[in-house]
Amino acid sequence: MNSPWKGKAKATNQDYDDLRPTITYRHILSNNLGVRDPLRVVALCDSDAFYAACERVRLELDPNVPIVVQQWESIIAVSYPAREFGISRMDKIKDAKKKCPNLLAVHVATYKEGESEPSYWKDVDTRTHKVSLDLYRRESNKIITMFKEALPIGEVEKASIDEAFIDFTRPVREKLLERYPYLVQVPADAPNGMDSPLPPPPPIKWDDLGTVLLPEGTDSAGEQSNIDVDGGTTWHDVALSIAAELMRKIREDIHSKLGYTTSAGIARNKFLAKLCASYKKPNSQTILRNQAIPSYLHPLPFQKIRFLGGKLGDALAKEYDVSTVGDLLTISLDEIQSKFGENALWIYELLRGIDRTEVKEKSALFKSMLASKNLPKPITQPLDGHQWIRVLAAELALRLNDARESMPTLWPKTIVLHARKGYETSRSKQATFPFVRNVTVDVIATAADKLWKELTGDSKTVNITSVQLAFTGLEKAEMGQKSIEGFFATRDIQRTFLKRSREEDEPLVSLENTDLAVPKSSDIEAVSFQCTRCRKTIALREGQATGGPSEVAQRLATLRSEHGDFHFAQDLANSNKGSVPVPRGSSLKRQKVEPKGIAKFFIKK
Ligand code: DCP
Ligand code: CA
Repeated sequence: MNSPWKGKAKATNQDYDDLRPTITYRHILSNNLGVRDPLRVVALCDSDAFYAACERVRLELDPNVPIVVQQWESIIAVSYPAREFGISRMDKIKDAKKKCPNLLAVHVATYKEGESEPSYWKDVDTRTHKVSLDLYRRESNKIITMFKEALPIGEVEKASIDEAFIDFTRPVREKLLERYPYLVQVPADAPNGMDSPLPPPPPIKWDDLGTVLLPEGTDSAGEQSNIDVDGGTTWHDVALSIAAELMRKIREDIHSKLGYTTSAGIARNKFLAKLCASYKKPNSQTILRNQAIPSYLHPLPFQKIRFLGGKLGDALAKEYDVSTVGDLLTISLDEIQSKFGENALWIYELLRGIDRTEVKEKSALFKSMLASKNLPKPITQPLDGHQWIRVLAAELALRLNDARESMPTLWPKTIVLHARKGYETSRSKQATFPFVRNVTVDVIATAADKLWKELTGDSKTVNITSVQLAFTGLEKAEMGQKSIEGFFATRDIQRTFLKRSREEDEPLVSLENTDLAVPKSSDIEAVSFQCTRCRKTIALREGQATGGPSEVAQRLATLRSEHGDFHFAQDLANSNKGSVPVPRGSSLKRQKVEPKGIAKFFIKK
């Protein structure tokens, strides 16, 4: 290929002309500059050897014990003491044990047929067990909660099971104004009022704040451990150092309260924070000052950078015959856009350490919850499906009930069962999920069993290699929020009133009309009641009004609650209008559009 960019010309300083922006009173006193804030500070905090640490904490082991987490025959997490023996995720268990005879290998918890809770069984077999990641999810939530509690005005975005981005910009600004109160007031003699530059920043003591990456030519190691040696301190550096203090404190608290060590990267945006978070692990943090961005980025092989690996990275490497970030800097924006489309501005900026993506908490409301199992031995008899359905139902029950601890009104609209036969595409069946108060394994398994029967039909034999069970349309019940919350909270009281014999799977009753759900004493012997909402008289059917007064009262109570369900369901459906799925064959259905420009590099085939 004959490309004019083949020669690896040097990048120029102009590529980074925003590294030392002038910071004015307007900047420091504004509260909503968003991603263009020149004092923006973002961190990425990642837990060290996370699954291994969760097991170590659960087992109350000494942190120096070499431990790995095993899933069947593979290793999925390696503690740092085990890494000292040269053990990595690539090793098989038996090879790892050869490297370290004292190695403790903990098999990840599994769901076992017939059990409603995951546990650590003696003999695990992929043919009869299913992996449970519930412990890690719960521990991960505890860590995220600590970030949020420590930083009520910072934004926290969970990035994976053991990583989160934290936007320190606002907490840092608060601290800056507190520590340097002379910044709060624009001096009377400031030449441009609010737009006057801030006075020179104070020197920074970087001691104990972590590893500070240095600009090129400052020191051979590229790290800085002491007082401002280069004299080029900016207010952004002060902001970074305050974020580093806050981050260090949170990491120490996580360690002392939960027992986990973490590593963090602190820089001016998400991309750079992530890039330097693993600079030194474990239990450490790295600070990337703006001035050090070029020397840190230039030598990196760009295909190692997330987003620039894969097909896009291959295409860039092929097109320009280059390998490092520095090499790519000589390519003009016009050129890159002509090859990769308008959106390639994003690559152009990323290579220069610019990333304008926000740190934003993803909706705490996950829309779906899925449990799946690839079957080492295919199901051939339709009846054998039930055992797996129960295992998947147990996982969904646990996860939904966990999620309901923080969102008591979380409700799945639909239950979906997928099954794949060999390499064929999967088939699925779905149904509205019943309104039951307690979502138990039985409730889920019963609903899923019906779907399984529909899916397998009259077939005498099947060949199913993978089953998935999912809740979709998970939403917080929005309407009559108070009454629904009240419903969940007053469960025991209601039970006493209704004296119903059905235990776990009572239908959901709306307390919006309290007298619908709670019989008045005068009603007890009646055989009908008038609904206060629809004004209809609802009566027991013939034959149901017979028996002792308490039996009749009980039937009437059931009828009331069923009628309450009807209104609840109707209200819920109305409150969710707008998010209803587009019916099959509808003209509203999305057209398949061929991706253009940069998007085609991110298509999963
Ligand atoms: N994980 C997994 N399979 C993989 C990669 C990771 O099951 N191929 C799980 C186990 C890890 C957890 O995800 O503990 C977090 O992944 P990380 O890549 O962050 O790795 P660790 O936290 O284990 O180690 P490190 O200290 O390097 O971050
Ligand atoms: Ca990790």
